[in-house]
Formats: sequence, C-alpha cells, structure tokens
Amino acid sequence: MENLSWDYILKYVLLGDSATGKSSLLIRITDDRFDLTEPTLGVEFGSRILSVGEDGKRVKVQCWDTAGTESFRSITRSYFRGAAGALLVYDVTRRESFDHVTSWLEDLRKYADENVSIILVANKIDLCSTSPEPLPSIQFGHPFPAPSTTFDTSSSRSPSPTPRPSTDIPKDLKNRRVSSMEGALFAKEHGLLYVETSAKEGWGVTDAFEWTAREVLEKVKKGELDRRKPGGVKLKAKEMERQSKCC
Ligand SMILES: Nc1nc2c(ncn2[C@@H]2O[C@H](COP(=O)(O)OP(=O)(O)O)[C@@H](O)[C@H]2O)c(=O)[nH]1
Ligand SMILES: [Mg+2]
Repeated sequence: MENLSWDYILKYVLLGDSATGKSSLLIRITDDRFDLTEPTLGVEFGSRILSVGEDGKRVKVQCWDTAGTESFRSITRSYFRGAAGALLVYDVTRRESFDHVTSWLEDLRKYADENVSIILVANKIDLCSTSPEPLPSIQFGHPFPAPSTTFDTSSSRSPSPTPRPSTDIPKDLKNRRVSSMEGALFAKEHGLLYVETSAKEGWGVTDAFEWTAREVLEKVKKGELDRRKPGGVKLKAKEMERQSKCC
C-alpha cells in the first residue's frame, strides 16, 4: 500500500499565462499522465508526496493551479497568500508568456508571503528539442541546485546536478522563442530557481516541485520562516519538536 505519511505539508501555487501548461504540469506530478486539459476556471487542486533531500524527508505538496486569464486574476491572487512555493510557468515557444513573467512576479511579491520560494518554469521544451538539454552553467545565489554546475533536467526523483560538456547545446531551436540562457539569467537576476520542463514528456517536472521543496526546507532549517506563521508550511508534531531543539 502507498505510504501516505509525511513530515511536512507545503502549499504551492502554479501561476503564469493561460495555456503555458500549468494544469498539465499538475496532472503530470500528481497522476504521471499527460492529457488534453480543459481550460482552468478559477482554481484547481492536486497533491503528491515527494521524498526530498538527502535525509529523504517526506513532503506533501498541495498545489493550487490557478487560471491565467485576466478575468480570474483577482481570484488567482487570493491564493498566493500563504504559499510556501510558487511555480511561475511560461511557454518557451510563446515569447509573450515570458514577457508577462515580470507582471506575474510583481503580483507574487505583492500578494504572497515574502519568504515564498519561486521557481521559474520554462515549459514545453519538447517542442524545440528531442531530449532534455543541460541548463546553462550560471552561478546561482541559491543553495539548490548546486552552484557552478549544470542541472539534470531529466525526470529523475533526485536533483543530480551532473556536469555535462558545455558543447552539448540544443540543436533544434526552430520553435524556441526564449533561450535557456535568457530564462536562467532572468531567474538569477530576480532570485528565482530555474528549471526547464516538458509536461508532455515528463522532463524536469519532478525537479521543479522538488527543488522548490528543498529551498523551502532550507529556509525552515535556517529558521527563516516565522514559527508562529510559517507561511504555507505545516510541520508534523515530531518534526516541530526536532526543529525547536536544533535551532
Ligand atoms: N507539447 C507540449 N504541449 C503542452 C505541454 N504542456 C501543456 N501543453 C499543451 O498546452 C495546452 C495548454 O495546457 P494547459 O495545461 O491547459 O495550460 P494552462 O492554461 O497553463 O493550465 C494544452 O493543449 C496542453 O496539451 C508540454 O510540455 N508540451
Ligand atoms: Mg489550467
């Protein structure tokens, strides 16, 4: 039987323009399938337990999938409050969905808790590549993924930042409107994590949810989250006791 026990529950939100693949990413992480999805009206919900970090903490991510259309934007914003993690999604084949990331980020900064961990998700890379590509080697100011390495964008469970040769660059860029470098630099500039995904092929999807969880858990460990109001993080009683002893 599936083990449903958890050490942490984290609230996540998925945001970004319509049709960038938010619902598809959610279905991929919760059910490991790719379907034709109906456009999201308002907000939908899904959850999945992930094993995170070297000590394999069991983290239940509860994801709120929001609608990217202007008419639902005020509803969408109300879900930002109390989120521990946010997946800000754009479609690498639609330039305007990347141009709008700035405005989604402004919304997050305004309506979400200041400690929210954000990952910029460049989705639909299957449309411009036949396999997951290495990400640009950029020095990130984040503990995860490890600095000065390329990231593994495969759908493996653990983020293994295996360095790959820098000559291994994408070949079929015909459909691509936002390069890896541009996405990664934007993320670095704004203090976000960065990942490339294909909800269709399952590439990088687990990494997106897991890397965000790792960053949240790092903040919990360092005591950066207010214990009385830990914004979107729920700890099991046992874990709470351990945390209060250690820091
Ligand atoms: N090729 C490809 N299509 C995708 C991917 N993710 C989503 N789609 C398609 O893009 C469209 C919008 O996806 P959806 O998940 O509804 O986007 P949302 O509006 O952001 O929730 C649908 O036709 C999906 O099948 C992907 O990774 N690759
Ligand atoms: Mg949707």
